Amino acid sequence: MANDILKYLKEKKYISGEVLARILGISRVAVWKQIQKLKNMGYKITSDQNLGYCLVSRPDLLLPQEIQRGLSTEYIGKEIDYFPELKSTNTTAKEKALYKAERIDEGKLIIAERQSAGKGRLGREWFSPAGGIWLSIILYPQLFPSYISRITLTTAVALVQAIKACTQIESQIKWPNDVLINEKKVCGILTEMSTELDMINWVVIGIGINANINICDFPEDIQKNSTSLKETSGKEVSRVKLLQTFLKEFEKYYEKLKKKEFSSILKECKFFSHTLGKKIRVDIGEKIIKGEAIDINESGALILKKEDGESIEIISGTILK
Ligand code: BT5
Repeated sequence: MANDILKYLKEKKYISGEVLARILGISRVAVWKQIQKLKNMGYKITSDQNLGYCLVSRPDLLLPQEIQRGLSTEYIGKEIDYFPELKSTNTTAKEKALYKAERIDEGKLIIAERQSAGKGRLGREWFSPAGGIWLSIILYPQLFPSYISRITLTTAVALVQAIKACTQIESQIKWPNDVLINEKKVCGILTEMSTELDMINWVVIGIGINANINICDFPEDIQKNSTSLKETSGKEVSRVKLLQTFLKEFEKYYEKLKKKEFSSILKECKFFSHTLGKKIRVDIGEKIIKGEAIDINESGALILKKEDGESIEIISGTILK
């Protein structure tokens, strides 16, 4: 009901409680109660005895009704679970994916304003204060489990495109899951999935975007390698707009991926790559390999030309500084 009232409350124009009550078929007291609810969520609403209610401003929160207002996707983000704080949106999304493995939640989002135990890969921590965008997307693609790297890279391409469209900032993809601006990490992606031998049961893509964050508030050890959109552009970005743009881009690329049309996504991924052409060291778990990043192949794997001239395929790893 609060959402219905929001639809009629036009910014800086008054509408009376009586009219709202009539349109919605509820009492004026019920209207008043819903207005209080909206105020508690952070909407600034004034009331004038003669003119009625007026929406002065919307809260800077990633509330479902704010994201869905003007969201032009078919199914990504049509359902959103929103939390002021969670341990990790991926953990919550995985619980939901497990519970509802009927594939009806395709494109459902879990969003939190803050995470108290945000996760990176391999048990690493992801710092997630207020001002960022921390979300997970639940998907049930009919793809092979080997698509995991392609899913992550597809997400990275959508992020780069959305950042460019909303802020004009050029960013780059550091294989396999980072988005960088001027060598510093601005987004991280954590793709988790449950699989059977040759099929994916569900995928949860966790996306962290340092949007309106002051990097000086980060723990000291990650400050020098991190940045935020606010820091880069010198002004706050509209998180709602950025998220809407990303969701639209993501859906477009995900549709291609589902049709097994990764080649065109790969082309963009290579174009935006921060990794290709560089001499790097990659930690692949059991050892560190040195070489030149010469390609990313059709499976999303990194091709590294070692110092002895041999080229090897790396499916997952972390590029070291
Ligand atoms: C990642 O891991 O980059 C994946 C991050 C995914 C975060 C999202 S937020 C929503 C969803 N829910 C979650 O719980 N997670 C996902 P990795 O490549 O392992 O990088 C982790 C490393 O990045 C850490 O060890 C730090 O060095 C650094 N780091 C931590 N927080 C950061 C931040 N906010 N910005 C930049 N770097 C950060």
